[in-house]
Amino acid sequence: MKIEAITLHHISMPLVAPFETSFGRETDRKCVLIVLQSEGLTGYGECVATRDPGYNYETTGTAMHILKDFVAPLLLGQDVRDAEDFQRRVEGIRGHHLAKAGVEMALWDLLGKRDGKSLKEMFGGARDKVEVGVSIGIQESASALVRTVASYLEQGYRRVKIKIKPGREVDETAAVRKAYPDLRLQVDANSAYTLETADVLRAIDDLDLLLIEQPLFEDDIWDHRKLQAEFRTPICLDESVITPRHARYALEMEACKIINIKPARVGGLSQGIAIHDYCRERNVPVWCGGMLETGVGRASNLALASLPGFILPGDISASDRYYTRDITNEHFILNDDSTITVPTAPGLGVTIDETALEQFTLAKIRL
Ligand code: OSB
Ligand code: MG
Repeated sequence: MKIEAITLHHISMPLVAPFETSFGRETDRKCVLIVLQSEGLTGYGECVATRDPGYNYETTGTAMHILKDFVAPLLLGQDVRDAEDFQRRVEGIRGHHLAKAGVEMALWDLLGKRDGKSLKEMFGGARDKVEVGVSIGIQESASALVRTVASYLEQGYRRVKIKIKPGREVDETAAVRKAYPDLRLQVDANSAYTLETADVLRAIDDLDLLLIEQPLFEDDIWDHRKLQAEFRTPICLDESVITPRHARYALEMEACKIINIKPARVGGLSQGIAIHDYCRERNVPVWCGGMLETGVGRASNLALASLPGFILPGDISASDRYYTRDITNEHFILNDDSTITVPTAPGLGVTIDETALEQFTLAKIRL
């Protein structure tokens, strides 16, 4: 598809509640909406880089720079055939996966709209709705956390992930487990521990957790292997798996038993699918992670999570868990069985609420 114009919207959306992780606290979600124009069609993509380089090194600022100065010049006026063609064109740009993934998403939206196919159809999705859970940030106290968990269970979520950090893990996790002995529960450390400080996590190893997500350094796979060898609970990698190669390293080293696939972190939906396929052939469970996406990224995550290897519930909650007003006209709601329905309209299957987008836009660049 001939890329005729690219528009970048740097946006900021108020979250319904602050989201705190081991690396910081967000009250407003900053991200970049990427708009591609081609053959009379408009494709949307979300770059999930955040304001601060806390999750990984990218920020909305680096993404705007890389997209404007390096990615856009490689695409403008060019006929980009598909995701593979796109990946080949941007191969020379090292890293910056969140930036690239946003563009690949917009390209998929264009391709689907041209061919009258949903992302789910194009990916070979196997389900009409996907099982989801909720990711809960660090709360004021263990008892506050139990209350927050209770409110999400009342809303119908049947899998809970809690964020942990050193000193805020053992009591918290134990309190939730005590209140809900049968809850499907997992924890996420976002790289907050070292092999030495991770010793305290032994106390939660017998709490029957689904998994412990990314306890150690984001650039580390080897030490995760050492930790996994000593833990009964499956270790799940998030930050450390940034390409399909890393997925292979992790499985060959037995550094984890589960992989969290975020298409953004691995450079695009096509790369996420490749990791899914690799893990599926080896019977390694995967699940779809989240980055507090808007309706645009949420639609894309749902399509990906409809693939058959996504056997654990995703961090894909209903729109109202994140925002009172979203930038899409479509709002994702939680079904009675803790699932969300996968969009079926062509492309991402969502439309943009232009008034909302305008309201949330801090800066806009048309290329
Ligand atoms: O590590 O999974 C993570 C949000 C921002 C950055 C990193 C992570 C998260 C989440 C939120 O856990 C998941 C969601 O979108 O609900
Ligand atoms: Mg994570």
